Amino acid sequence: GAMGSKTIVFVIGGPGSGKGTQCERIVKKYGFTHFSSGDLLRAEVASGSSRGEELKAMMGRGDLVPLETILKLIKDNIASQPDSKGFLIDGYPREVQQGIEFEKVVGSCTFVLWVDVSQDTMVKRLLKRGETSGRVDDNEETIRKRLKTFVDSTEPVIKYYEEQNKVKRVDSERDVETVFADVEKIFDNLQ
Ligand code: UP5
Ligand code: MG
Repeated sequence: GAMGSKTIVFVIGGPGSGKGTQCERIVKKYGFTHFSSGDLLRAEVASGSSRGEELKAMMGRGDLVPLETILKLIKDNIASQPDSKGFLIDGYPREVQQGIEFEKVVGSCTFVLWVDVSQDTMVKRLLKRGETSGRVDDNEETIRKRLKTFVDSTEPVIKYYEEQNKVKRVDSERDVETVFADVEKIFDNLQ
């Protein structure tokens, strides 16, 4: 693909599993470029475009936005950082086809970082964050729908990459620093 040998990490995990939290620490220590698919979409919403209104409605329902929309945002952002040594693609792919399309047009994924946590913990973290986040999807009803979308559409992504031996799992049930210690072991071992 266009990326040659650059490291591309898909960071996958359920809603509130800690993807963004761990990516922030990876960036600080390893200097990767982090793109959160959800943040890119929220920026599009904040721009006030009419397309943004549609995206906001989909996110408020906990549905996935169309593949072309999110893939174009990620692809353009990657293209804007040609000197980066590697990319953390946080919250994408969310369905198998999104992974296949990405690898076709951008480049092959080096590995998948699976941020794994129980549904109970996800719900607790999101409800707590929802007290202050202002996110349209941090409410009990949408959280349930996001969990369902994760199980139905995104867990098959983990399975798809497990079949290629590309999945590295971290147990995100523990505190942030303990989880990051395991993440460090993974990133320290990248040649
Ligand atoms: N927290 C984190 N780690 C902790 C730990 N170890 N111990 C205790 N607390 C911990 O963390 C969530 C909260 O938990 C925070 O308060 C944090 O302090 C605490 P965070 O790091 O934010 O978790 P993250 O996994 O990033 O959760 P996020 O809510 O961002 O996950 P989602 O996957 O639900 O949200 P995203 O922004 O990726 O997507 C939102 C919506 O956009 C989707 O539902 C969908 O509608 C749409 N979307 C698409 O359609 N396609 C895409 O490709 C991307 C998004
Ligand atoms: Mg996030």
